[in-house]
Amino acid sequence: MGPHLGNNLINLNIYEQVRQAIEECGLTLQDLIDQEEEPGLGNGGLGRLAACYMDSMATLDIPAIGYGIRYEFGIFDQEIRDGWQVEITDKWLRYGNPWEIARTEAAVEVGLGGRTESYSGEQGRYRVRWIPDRVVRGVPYDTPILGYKTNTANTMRLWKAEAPESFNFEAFNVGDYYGAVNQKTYSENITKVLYPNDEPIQGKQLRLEQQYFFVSCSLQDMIRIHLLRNSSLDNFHEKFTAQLNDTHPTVGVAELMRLLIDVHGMEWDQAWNITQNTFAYTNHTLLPEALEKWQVELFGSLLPRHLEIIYEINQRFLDTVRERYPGDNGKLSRLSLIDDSGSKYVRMAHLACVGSMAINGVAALHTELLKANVLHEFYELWPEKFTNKTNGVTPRRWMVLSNPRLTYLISSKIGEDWIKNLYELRKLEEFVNDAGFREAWRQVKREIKGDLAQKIQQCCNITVNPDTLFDVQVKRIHEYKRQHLNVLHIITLYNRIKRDPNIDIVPRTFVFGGKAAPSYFMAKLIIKLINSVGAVVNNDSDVRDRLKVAFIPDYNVTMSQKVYPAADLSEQISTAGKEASGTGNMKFSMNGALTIGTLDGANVEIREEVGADNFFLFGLKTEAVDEMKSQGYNPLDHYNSNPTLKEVIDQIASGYFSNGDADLFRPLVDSLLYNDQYMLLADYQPYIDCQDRVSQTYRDYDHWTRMSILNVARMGKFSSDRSIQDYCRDIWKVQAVPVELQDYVQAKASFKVDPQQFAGSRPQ
Ligand code: 8GP
Repeated sequence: MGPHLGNNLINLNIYEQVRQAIEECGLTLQDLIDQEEEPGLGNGGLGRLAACYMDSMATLDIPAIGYGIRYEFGIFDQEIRDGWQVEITDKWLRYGNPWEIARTEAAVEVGLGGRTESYSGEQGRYRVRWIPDRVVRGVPYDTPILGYKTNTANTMRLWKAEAPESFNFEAFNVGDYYGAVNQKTYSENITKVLYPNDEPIQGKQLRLEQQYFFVSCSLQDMIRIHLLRNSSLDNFHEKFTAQLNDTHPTVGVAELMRLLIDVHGMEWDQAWNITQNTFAYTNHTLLPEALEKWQVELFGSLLPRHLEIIYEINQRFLDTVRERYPGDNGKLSRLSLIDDSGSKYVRMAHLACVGSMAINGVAALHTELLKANVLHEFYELWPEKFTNKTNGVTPRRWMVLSNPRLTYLISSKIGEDWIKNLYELRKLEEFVNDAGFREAWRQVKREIKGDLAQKIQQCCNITVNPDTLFDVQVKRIHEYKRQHLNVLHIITLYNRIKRDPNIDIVPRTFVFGGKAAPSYFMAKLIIKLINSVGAVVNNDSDVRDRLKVAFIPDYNVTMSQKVYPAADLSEQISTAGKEASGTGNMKFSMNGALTIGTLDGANVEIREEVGADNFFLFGLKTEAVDEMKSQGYNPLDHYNSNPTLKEVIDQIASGYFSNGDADLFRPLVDSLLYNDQYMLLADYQPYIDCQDRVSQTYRDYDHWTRMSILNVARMGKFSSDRSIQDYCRDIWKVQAVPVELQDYVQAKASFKVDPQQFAGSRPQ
C-alpha cells in the first residue's frame, strides 16, 4: 500500500491545511510522513496494482472491500553487503499500526485437514460434512481507504490467524498445556510471513494454508454481510463479485460451493450458478513456471472436501467438453482441472477459468497471448468470457503525492481536474511550444534529480551529478526483466571510455533498485553483478564521473516515490512476450521520463498513446522471439560475430569486475552463452544502438523536454480510474454509489452552518 498519511491527507483535500498547522507547531509535515513504516504486504506489481485499484474504487464511489492477509512480517527488508542481497525480517508492526482497527466481533473460524463423511439430510438427501482436524480463528483488521475528494471510505480487510479460544480451553482442561500452546503457535504461523517469491511458486503446504485461510474468511464475511440485508443467498451473485487477483485465491471457487451446499443446504446446480456468476479471474503472468498447481495429495490432506468438490466440478466440466469434442482425449486431458501426466496436480488457472464468468489479461498484448497460448483452449470454449483490462496506476499517489513540484506546475496551467480525470492532461500539449513552460519543466526535473542525488549519497555513499542523464531500472530482479542487459550496456560505454578516455559521451547515472526472491540464485547474482560493475566504473579515474552506477537498497513504495519523479529514462526492457503489463512503466512516463523499451506488456499501449516519436523502441517482437527459438537459437552466434559484445562477456567471465575471480559470474555467463532463454545476446546490438539514439536525443535537451511533456500529456489512459471504469462496465456491472454525510448535511440544513466557520476555527 505504501504509507497512508500523505495519501490520506491528499485524498481528504486537507494536505495544505495540515502542513501549515504542523508548521505552526514547529514541526514539518514531511518529517512526520517520513516516520511512517510502510506495510509491505505484497511482492511487486501484482499487489501494488490492487492498491491502486483500491484508491480508484474509493475515488469513483464504487463500494468495495479489499481482502487479504495481515502478515506479521511483510516482504523482507533488503540490505546490500559486499554487493550481495541480504534479507532482514520486516518488523513493520513493531511499534503498532495506527491505521487499522481489529474487528474481533466479525471473527470467523476456518477448518483445515481431517476427513469428510456422508449422511442423509432432510428428506433423505445425500449430504456431506467435513470434519476438519484443526480449526483456526480469523480476525479481521480494517484499514479505511479514502477516495479523492469524495465521501467514500472503502475498507481493506486483512485477516490475522489466531488459535480459537475453545481449543485452548479444551487442551487446558485435559492438562495438555504444551498442546494448547502448540496449537496457538501453529495457528499464528499461518499469517506470520509473506512468501517473497514474485513469479514462481513453491508448492509449500503453508502457502496453501494461507490462501485457503484468507479466502474462507473473506467468503464467510461476504455471506455474513449479504445475510444482513437479504433473506437468502439466492441472489448472492447479484450483490457480490469476487475478482480473483491471479490464481492465489482460486480455492475460493471450491470454498463458495462448499459453503453454499454443505453449510447453507443449497443444491449443486444452484450453487454452481451462483459461484460461476460471482467470480471473475485476472491473469497476471505468462511465465509457465508461475502457473500455480498443487499436488493432489497435499491438497487432499489439507482440504479433503474441496478436493471432492473440485473432482465433481471437473467431471461435469469434462462432460461438456466430451459433448463438444467427441473422442478427443487429448483435449480432455489438456483442459482437465487435474494434471495427471505424472504425479497428479490441481491446476488452479483451470479452476479459475471454469469457475469464473470473466477472464482477463492486464494489457492488450498479454490478453492476446493468453488467448493464443496459455489459455487457448479455454478461449475456444468460451470466447465471450475473455476481455482485456489494461492496468493503470493512481495519479493521486504517483503524481500528486510523490511529485508535488510537477503537480503544481501542471495545475498552474490546466487547473486540477486532471487529478480525477487524467485525460485532462492532454491540455498540456498546447504548452509544448511555450519556451518558458519548457524551462520551468526542466527546472522541476533538475530539482527533483538533486533530491534523489542526495538520497543516493545517503543510502549508497555514491556521489552522483544531477546534471547527468538519470537512467533508471527499478522493479523486482528477474532474468526475464533483463537487468543484466542494462549492465551489458554500462560495460559497453565503459569500454568506449577506456579505449578513448577523451571520448565525448553523454554522462549518465544508472540507478537500479529491486529485490530478488531469496531462493532465486541467478537474480541474486545479477544484484552482485550490478554492484561489482558499479564498484569498478564508479572508481575508475578514466571515467571521470561520466558514468555512475547506484544500486539503491531496499526498494519499496516509499523509495519508489522518490525515484520515479527523478528519472529521465525508464528502462522497460523485458524479453517480448514475458512481462504481462508492467505498471512502473506508467509511473515513470507520468512523471516525464522517456521510455526505452521492447514491445512487451503495456509498453505497446504506452507507445501507441505517446506516439512512436516519443518512445525509444528496440528489440525482437514476440513472434520473432518464438520463431528464433523454434529455429534453434544459438546465442554463441551473436557472441562470435559481435566483437564489442564478446569483449563485454569476456570481461565478466574473466573476473575483470570481480577482482580476478573468474568463477563468480560463471553461472550467469554460461547461461547467456549456452542457453540465453531471455534472448539478451540477440537483443544486445539493437539495445546498444537504441541507447545511442537516446544519448543523441538527450544532447538536444530542449527537444527532450518536448518529448517529456508530451509523454505526460498523453498518459490519460493509464490512470487506474480508467481501468476500474472498464472493470465496472464490462465485468462487475456496477455503478457508483455516492455517500452523503448525513450529520454534516443535516447540520448544514438545520443550523445553517457556514463550512468556512469550521475551517477557520481553532481549539482554545
Ligand atoms: C505481475 C506482472 O509481472 C506485471 O507485468 C504486471 O504489471 C503486474 O503483475 C500487475 O498486473 N505479475 C505478478 O507479479 C505475478 O504474476 N505474480 C504471481 C505469480 C506469482
